[in-house]
Amino acid sequence: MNIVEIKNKIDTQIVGKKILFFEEVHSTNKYLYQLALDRNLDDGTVLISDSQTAGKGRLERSWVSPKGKNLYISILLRPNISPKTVSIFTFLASCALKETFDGYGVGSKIKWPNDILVQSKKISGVLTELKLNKNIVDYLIVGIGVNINMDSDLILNLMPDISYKVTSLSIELDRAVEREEFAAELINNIDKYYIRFIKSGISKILSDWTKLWGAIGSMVEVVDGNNIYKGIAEKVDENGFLYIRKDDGRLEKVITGDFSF
Ligand code: BT5
Repeated sequence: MNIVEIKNKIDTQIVGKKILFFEEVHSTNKYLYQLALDRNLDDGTVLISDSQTAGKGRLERSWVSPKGKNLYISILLRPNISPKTVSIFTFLASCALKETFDGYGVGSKIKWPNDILVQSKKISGVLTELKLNKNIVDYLIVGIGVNINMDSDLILNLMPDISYKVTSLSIELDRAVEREEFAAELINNIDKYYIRFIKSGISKILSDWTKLWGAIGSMVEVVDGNNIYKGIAEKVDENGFLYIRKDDGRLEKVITGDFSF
């Protein structure tokens, strides 16, 4: 990965003014979180690694992160928000991701709450973590994994159980993709949405995300363990919770789960 090339291709106001690069870390989220404890990193600092030995998903799940193939990126942000509304930053990243994929001509779909799918297969996931200081958000780490150049054999090898529902940009485009170009475009888009957030607040990000998501008014289903929620998606609120209108007319709040529509 050539970081100078990424720097040359970005044109941003806040995100990516400083980019830290490592050949290998345990997790870009964890490492950036720790670095920010020790030194005062600026809003918008980016950390990229060529591989992760312990890439993280939500709820201690793991993110498969082979070397030299994909993008593993974390962004430190210092927004002035309540801890309850951090999910908005997962949405912000999803908007930027969708725009970046659309720029490559692959039709991507946002899957609530934190995935991006292409052809119904997972190509990217977002993990937002926060550091609190006396109940105030000190900083957020928005971590993004994007499958860029993994081929089907590698996916099958590394993720035999889920390979049928995983894809990469190179598989979808049937050509190798320059990771630096994707990373730069993504950073540009995150900066754009972050500035939009600073100017117009959470409601603007939520409305942008809701439009790009496209599931409001549709019949949806969320499976969370033994609970199955089914009905019409009515809204998503500032906490990232989904409200489903059930057949019997009741409105059900859903916090997380495996979503489909
Ligand atoms: C996510 O979690 O989708 C968030 C993933 C965030 C990863 C980035 S990489 C840079 C930064 N540093 C980190 O340490 N993490 C972030 P979740 O919704 O919990 O999905 C995790 C599940 O996705 C796993 O349990 C697998 O089923 C599946 N999975 C794992 N690796 C994958 C991959 N490379 N591509 C597609 N699916 C994968």
